[in-house]
Amino acid sequence: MSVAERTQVVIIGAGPAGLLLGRLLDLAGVDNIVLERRSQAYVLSRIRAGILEQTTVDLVRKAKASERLDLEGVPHHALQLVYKGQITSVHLPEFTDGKIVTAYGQTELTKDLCSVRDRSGANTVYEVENVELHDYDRSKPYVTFEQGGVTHRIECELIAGCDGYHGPSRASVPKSAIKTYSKTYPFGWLGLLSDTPPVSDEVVYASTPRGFALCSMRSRTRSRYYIQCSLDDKVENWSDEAFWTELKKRLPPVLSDNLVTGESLEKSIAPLRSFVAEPMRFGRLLLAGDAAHVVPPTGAKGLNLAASDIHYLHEAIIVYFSENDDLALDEYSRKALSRVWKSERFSWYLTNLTHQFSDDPFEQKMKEAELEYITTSEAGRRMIAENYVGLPV
Ligand code: RFL
Ligand code: PHB
Repeated sequence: MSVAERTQVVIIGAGPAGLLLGRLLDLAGVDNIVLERRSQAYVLSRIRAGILEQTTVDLVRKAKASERLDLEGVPHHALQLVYKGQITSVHLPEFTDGKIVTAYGQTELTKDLCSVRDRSGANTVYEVENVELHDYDRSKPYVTFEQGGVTHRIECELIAGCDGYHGPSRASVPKSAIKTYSKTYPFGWLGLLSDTPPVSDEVVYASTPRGFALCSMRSRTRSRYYIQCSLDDKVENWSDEAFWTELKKRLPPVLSDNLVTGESLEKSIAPLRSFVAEPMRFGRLLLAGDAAHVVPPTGAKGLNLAASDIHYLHEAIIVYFSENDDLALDEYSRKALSRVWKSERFSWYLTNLTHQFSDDPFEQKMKEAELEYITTSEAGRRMIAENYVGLPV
């Protein structure tokens, strides 16, 4: 496909944020080009998040990309907290006016978004190198990049930086114009995907003296499990058998006795991090998704926050073009950050609450008291439920 020299919005990154934004802008008649560093095959094979909030599902429906999600997504009406071997079920609709979450893999969502984009003939350029952003503090920004040894330049009115935590968009902002906040956690998650039936109908978050464990799913026949591991652990140190043995030790008998094990389709270790960059607008550059913020995966918020950013951003961009309203872009940053910080808080809270990492006996007692409180108090369960289904946009 030839690369146009001009468009209204250049979107950097074909992750969920970039693909969702591109699609919503297409449907609103706003011309855009997506630039992606990886091949399409690579983008479609990445295994990441799995739980979608209702607002994310609604946005995918608005993007007319929900056909498979509506058929194959697995509704979850509760989440289960395991503490001292006891399972507390937090029933989501009871505390949230009927809201639920849906299990549907980020990999599948990306496939659906790529497929509607390809079918509509929208322009996505894969395997680009040396992407550089220019003059977004002026009225005529442009983006340069290389592909197959040829340098290209695209002039545009806005640039959407949807290029993840390591991408060039946020990195191009002068240090004096941006404030960042970050926290790293002294442990990681070892994840395993397998074609085995999930051990539970709902997501299980287990806090145990051996460390945290999580049971999730991609479908009724595909499971996703995680165990807390040390940061210097290596995937090669974990045979499938060692993983299953450790996971069973972290689950109560009612679950471990029913756990169906099998060969892993994928195993990987991810570090955990909290990160926010403020603001999310720099002139004609708008950051969205992991480019602007990262959460530890404990609350299942990373992908959902990327989607809620795009909820605000596509509306702001449409107003910007249709009403020539520059303030809409400032409002984007303000609205998105207000929701981001609340999701950061919940992800940090749930991570601290459920993982083993401090030797401080007082901290440990505080965690135990908090776990006992939320598992026995209706107000505690309500707080978990409200945040888990996603705060309003
Ligand atoms: P993404 O998905 O990282 O997409 C960014 C895209 O930008 C591209 N890119 C570039 N393109 C052009 N030029 C460059 N120089 C570029 N540099 C990068 C990248 O190739 C990529 O295609 O960000 P986005 O769209 O904001 O979406 C965010 C979500 O992907 C992310 O929040 C979640 O997946 C986080 N996350 C998880 N979240 C959960 O809620 N539950 C999970 O279980 C979960 N597991 C994970 C995760 C993130 C992981 N990462 C980032 C390594 C597991 C992993 C391993
Ligand atoms: C997942 O299914 O991968 C998943 C579910 C819940 C989380 C994190 C990851 O909190």
